[in-house]
Amino acid sequence: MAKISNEELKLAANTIRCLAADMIEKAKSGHPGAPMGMADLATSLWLKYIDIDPKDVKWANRDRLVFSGGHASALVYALFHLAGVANLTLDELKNFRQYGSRCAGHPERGVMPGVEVTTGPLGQGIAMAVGLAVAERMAAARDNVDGEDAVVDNRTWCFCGDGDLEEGISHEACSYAGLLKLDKLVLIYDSNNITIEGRADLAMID
Ligand SMILES: Cc1ncc(C[n+]2csc(CCOP(=O)(O)OP(=O)(O)O)c2C)c(N)n1
Ligand SMILES: [Mg+2]
Repeated sequence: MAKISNEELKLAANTIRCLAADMIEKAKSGHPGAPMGMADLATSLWLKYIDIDPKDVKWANRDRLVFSGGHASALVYALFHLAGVANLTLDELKNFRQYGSRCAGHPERGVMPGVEVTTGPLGQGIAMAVGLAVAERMAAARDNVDGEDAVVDNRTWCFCGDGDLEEGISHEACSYAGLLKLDKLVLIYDSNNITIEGRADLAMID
């Protein structure tokens, strides 16, 4: 675990909040709620727990991180910019949500290095995270040798929100994850009780 003070974490999180707010303000489009609410959590996880190398985002045994709520993409790009992923520049952040930008409206695999899966349709990121966790289990069974250091032993992390849990696919996927006892899958639910349409508890109380 990296040594980093609470003050440094707070500074990084507040920087992410300001960057995300400015990106959304400039694009006149996007969702500020999740980047504001999840900045502390995302910063702590990224800097202290998630095993990722910003300079080598394709390292095979990296932890996988899925942002199921793709509408919160400003958080992803601000985080990547601060961490130095793929030299994502401030000018690119200013081009958020513009045609051809790596900072697309929703995170896109193949467009922005470090984005593991394309997300946007709510719920599906959770299902893809379960798929990644299954893939890790299968690769570990195939490639790890008893008595030797594991070649494959990464975790899968997934951020989700109310909207993801409102979609049935998330429950199917979580049921399957339970069946397989995927204990290296971490699902973090931003239970802020707000969606585009209003309070989440109008529709569900998970
Ligand atoms: C399947 C699907 N339906 C509708 C949408 C449109 N949509 C984008 S964000 C959102 C609300 C998301 O609420 P929540 O997950 O709680 O995120 P928060 O507002 O807390 O950031 C909706 C309905 C979508 N992206 N996917
Ligand atoms: Mg919400």
